[in-house]
Amino acid sequence: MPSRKPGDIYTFQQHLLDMQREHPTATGEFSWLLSGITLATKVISSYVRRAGLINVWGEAGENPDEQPVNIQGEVQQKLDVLANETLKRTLGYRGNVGIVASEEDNDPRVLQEVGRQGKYVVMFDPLDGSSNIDSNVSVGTIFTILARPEWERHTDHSVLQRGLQQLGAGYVVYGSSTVLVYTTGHAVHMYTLDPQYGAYLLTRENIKIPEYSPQYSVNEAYVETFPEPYQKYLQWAKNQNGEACSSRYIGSLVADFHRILLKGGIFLYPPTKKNPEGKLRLMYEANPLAFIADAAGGKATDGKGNILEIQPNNLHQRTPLIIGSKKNVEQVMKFVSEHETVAVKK
Ligand code: AHM
Ligand code: MG
Repeated sequence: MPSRKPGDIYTFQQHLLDMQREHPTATGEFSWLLSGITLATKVISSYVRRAGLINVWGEAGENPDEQPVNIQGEVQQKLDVLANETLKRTLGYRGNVGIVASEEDNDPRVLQEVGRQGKYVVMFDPLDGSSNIDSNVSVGTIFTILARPEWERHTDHSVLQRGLQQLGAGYVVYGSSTVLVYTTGHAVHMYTLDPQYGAYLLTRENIKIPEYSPQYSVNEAYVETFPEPYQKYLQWAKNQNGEACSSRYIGSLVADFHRILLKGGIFLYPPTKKNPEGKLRLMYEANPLAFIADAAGGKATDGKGNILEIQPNNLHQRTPLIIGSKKNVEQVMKFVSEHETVAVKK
């Protein structure tokens, strides 16, 4: 990679091309696909930035009887719909995307039949945390890219791959600035959208999650309905040898995760009474973030094992998610395994 000086304008595209040069077998198709995703997120960012001005706040549908509800039973926000359409349209023009699947659509959509064309599967949560949009809280887009097996004619089978199979994953947070975090599983890099140039510029290279930080992120209002080990962990986390521990919960997974990636700590969404399987979605929320956490030296588990090893059986499958700094996740798992040992002894 050519050496760079501070202040150089080094774009995501340039970075991709340089990384590609280091892999002589790379064809450039992957970069073409990624440029579709970045284009979509620039469009979404512009909607988010103007949300209060262009009538895109609030729920989709003209009156309450018409409000569209997605497969998760959640009322779609106007921006959910816009973000979803933007991603599908942009990717539709990239000839190499075979299948797209989204949190907002019941079923995966086939864009290209199996063959030399259409060799990738792209899945996304178009606007994570969208229920926060009207209160100006950070939201984001999460995406993952998989290879579509050439021999696989069955759409669902092409989509239902374990997280370990991901070729690339990333997210964009529309926060105080618009940042893109992306990895192919080796190094994790961050790019910031420069509104003046309309380009993502490299702002942090080779991000590593701090190994430990005394900070947790959980919706503590549900604590009474968490399984016992999580309740015990949270009691313990507050009282560790008098060490100050703090709590931060935005309610937008992508924004909570981004803080943890940079500052360390842990995010927990365990099973609850309302969501016994967990609330978050495995394929397009937990898996991409777990892939990034893993590449940055962190960890992600569903409370039983590595998120990335789960064999999915449903596009919209939910999972408990415990993700973040390696030591923090190990501490939670210690509580879970001690609880299991006591249960077996009884
Ligand atoms: P969404 O994809 O429909 O926005 O839902 C997922 C969001 C996450 O961003 C966030 O971590 C979680 O739901 C918050 O849930 P809760 O309000 O139960 O704490
Ligand atoms: Mg989401």
